[in-house]
Amino acid sequence: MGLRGSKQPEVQVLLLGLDNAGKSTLLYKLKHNACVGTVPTIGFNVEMFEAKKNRKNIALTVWDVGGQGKMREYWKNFHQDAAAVVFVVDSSDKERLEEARRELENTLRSEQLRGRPLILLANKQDVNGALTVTEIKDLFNLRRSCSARDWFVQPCSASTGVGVEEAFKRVVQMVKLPSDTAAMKDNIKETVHYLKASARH
Ligand code: G3D
Ligand code: MG
Repeated sequence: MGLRGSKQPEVQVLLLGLDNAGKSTLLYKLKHNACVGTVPTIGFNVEMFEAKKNRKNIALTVWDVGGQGKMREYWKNFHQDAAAVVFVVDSSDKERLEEARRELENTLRSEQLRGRPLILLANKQDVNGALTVTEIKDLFNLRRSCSARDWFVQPCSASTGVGVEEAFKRVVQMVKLPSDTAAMKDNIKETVHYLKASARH
């Protein structure tokens, strides 16, 4: 996956979550301020954003894959190139929080997403009685399921826009550029090489 025609480093961000969590609303809200191009697609929405990371211009392609049950089996097709996962939760829908937690846990089990940062958006904070970030953190037990990745929980309201820019900035900050990933792989290779060499002596 990927959108052609862009020279700056391009990273793919997966926007996941149950249906009705607010993914499309969020993407639309973001697009108002920063969208540089759109690609109409069937089954999912995709938008491209420009951002600055480490004083470099980067292009962020955000994939909003449908959250309905039958679409969820396709999520894994998007895992391979994803540099970060943004998981949107409807903090006001207490009945479906457990379902959301299970879906997130399933997603994080993907081998292809190993080590990729997770930004969990506690959306619909404008709704009376919505769970707070602390409650969501406790319920999702991210300390346990995300021990091997960077993660962050951001409260927001895709409707009012509160917290949306912060969420985007957080994604840009946490996402790893392709060169970072290559450097990371080199580091891992070097470490393995070193450990093997040490074990021989
Ligand atoms: P999805 O793309 O994750 O399936 P949508 O979800 O973006 O289509 O949003 C589902 C419904 O939730 C929409 O309402 C949308 O307006 C609402 N919604 C999204 N984000 C928020 C939020 O932060 N606060 C509130 N109060 N509502 C939100 P409708 O009524 O159009 O179905
Ligand atoms: Mg949608």
